[in-house]
Amino acid sequence: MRALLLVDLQNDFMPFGALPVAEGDAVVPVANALMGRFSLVVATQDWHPVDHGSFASSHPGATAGDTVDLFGVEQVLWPDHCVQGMPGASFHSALDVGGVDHVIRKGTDPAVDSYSAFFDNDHRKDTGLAAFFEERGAEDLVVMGLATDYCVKATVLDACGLGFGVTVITDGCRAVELQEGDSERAFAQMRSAGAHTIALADLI
Ligand code: VGL
Ligand code: ZN
Repeated sequence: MRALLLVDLQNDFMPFGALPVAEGDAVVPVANALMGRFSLVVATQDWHPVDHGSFASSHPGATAGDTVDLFGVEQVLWPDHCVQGMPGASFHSALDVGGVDHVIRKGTDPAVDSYSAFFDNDHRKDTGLAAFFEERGAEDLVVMGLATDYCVKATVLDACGLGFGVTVITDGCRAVELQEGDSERAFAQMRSAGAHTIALADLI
């Protein structure tokens, strides 16, 4: 069985949000178009406490874009974003949330970030998503969302490592692109790990 995995389609990653992804809102209609074609749809939410270690504001003297060592894991610092229960953490209002069967909230531990929907960035804590898919008999995943070069990439690399068949919808993703080319490099890494990358029009 094939499941759809929607990554972080939240207000703060939209062009009007706290950690804006250019054209991030353009992927919401792609998600809505895909949902009806899957019997299982999972959506992730970046879900940080106010004092999260990935926030530049948690590190005196630091600014967003700096890199720090966060308890042994390299961490890019971000503006405060996706704070638990705040409007920025909500799904984009145009997302058809009625079509979502299960929500995974990640990044809740202030001491470690979680780009991937499966594991924290130190690969120690499991979100339970792999077991959830296994229980439901989902062996193949179609993945899209925000941002290509962070949470989508980490999710796809973990899914490949866990043995899922993975297809990434390229036009269903947009990147932060701290460095020009990060988006293309992320897609290349996903393909090297075994993921297929295709446009929405080629899936349908
Ligand atoms: C993300 C940076 C920080 C993402 C989340 O969803 O890609 N990026 N937190
Ligand atoms: Zn985050």
